[in-house]
Amino acid sequence: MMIDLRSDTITVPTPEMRRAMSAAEVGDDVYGEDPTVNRLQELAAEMLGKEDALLVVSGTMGNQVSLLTHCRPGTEVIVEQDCHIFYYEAGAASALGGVQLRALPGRRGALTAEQVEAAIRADDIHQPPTALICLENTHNRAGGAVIPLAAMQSVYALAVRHGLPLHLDGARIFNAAIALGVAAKEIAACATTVQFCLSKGLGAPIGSLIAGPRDWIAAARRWRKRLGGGMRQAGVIAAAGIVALETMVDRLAEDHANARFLAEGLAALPGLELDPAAVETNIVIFKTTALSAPALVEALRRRNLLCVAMDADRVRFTTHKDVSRADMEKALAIVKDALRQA
Ligand code: TLP
Repeated sequence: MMIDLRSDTITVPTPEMRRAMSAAEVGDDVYGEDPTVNRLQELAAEMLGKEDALLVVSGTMGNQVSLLTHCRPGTEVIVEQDCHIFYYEAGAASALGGVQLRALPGRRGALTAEQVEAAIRADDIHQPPTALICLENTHNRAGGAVIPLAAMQSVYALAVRHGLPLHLDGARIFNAAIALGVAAKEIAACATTVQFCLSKGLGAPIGSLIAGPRDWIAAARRWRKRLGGGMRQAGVIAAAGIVALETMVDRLAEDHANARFLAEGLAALPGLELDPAAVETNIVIFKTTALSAPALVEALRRRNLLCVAMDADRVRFTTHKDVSRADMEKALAIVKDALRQA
């Protein structure tokens, strides 16, 4: 049996999700007539404390619809240099939006208000006007790091002071909420708009939501349509999303505990470097010194353990609902064996 720690995106829908999907009441969502989609959107808006929400195909679409709705071509968006929008969205901001990304180095994924303020453009015809600030919480490439509420609040206060919107890539906002011991809406309160994923740790098969002010969501709906993301009887997808939001949030704590367990085991192995105390959620990123990251990933794959290389010397393990504590123990034994033979 394969142990698949490549991502929490690989989780499959639960039996309860399958039942809800097959029983879902549906309609044409492009007409706004799918009752299950509407119910999901209301639930998401309520959980994030926003006026309205919109179901989109993926996290990438959610972020890009958000950028397109906030920004005009030729404007600039301030992002952290290792964020998903900059690193993993295939250049969409420039390809689709004509938007320039200004990437700043973060500390464990976080930007300070001072740093962001210094990057906001002056009113000068030579410069691209700053249109948006983005944050990511939890931060994927920073190893699932949680940006503390105070840090989010200070950047948001700065954004408000400058009359700029703040978009949060909250693909894993519920992981952040569980780790911080707060409701997701407390994190979302530090952003104008939020994107979060149903199809990661929450286990739904497809879908993300964007949430924000009602008139902004109305404009985002047009961008979603332009991108071909207007789905028809999407209630079959939304039904699983409702189950995800109602039943799968609290159990994320289990994924975090498994990640910490894994991190402690890995830190004890020669040839690997990581600080287990830095593992706050469901992502474990470590440095491999004995062999390259791609070589280690391949050695593990041959032993039925799947993971991903982040760089030449960094590997990512991601825990999720479809792996158990026993799988963590097996995974550690496999890594030990691979390192011993290397
Ligand atoms: N992340 C995926 C890959 O794309 C890297 C993963 O396996 O972690 N924001 C963040 C912070 C993400 O981690 C991801 C997915 C997305 C957005 C995009 O979501 P999807 O895959 O639904 O487009």
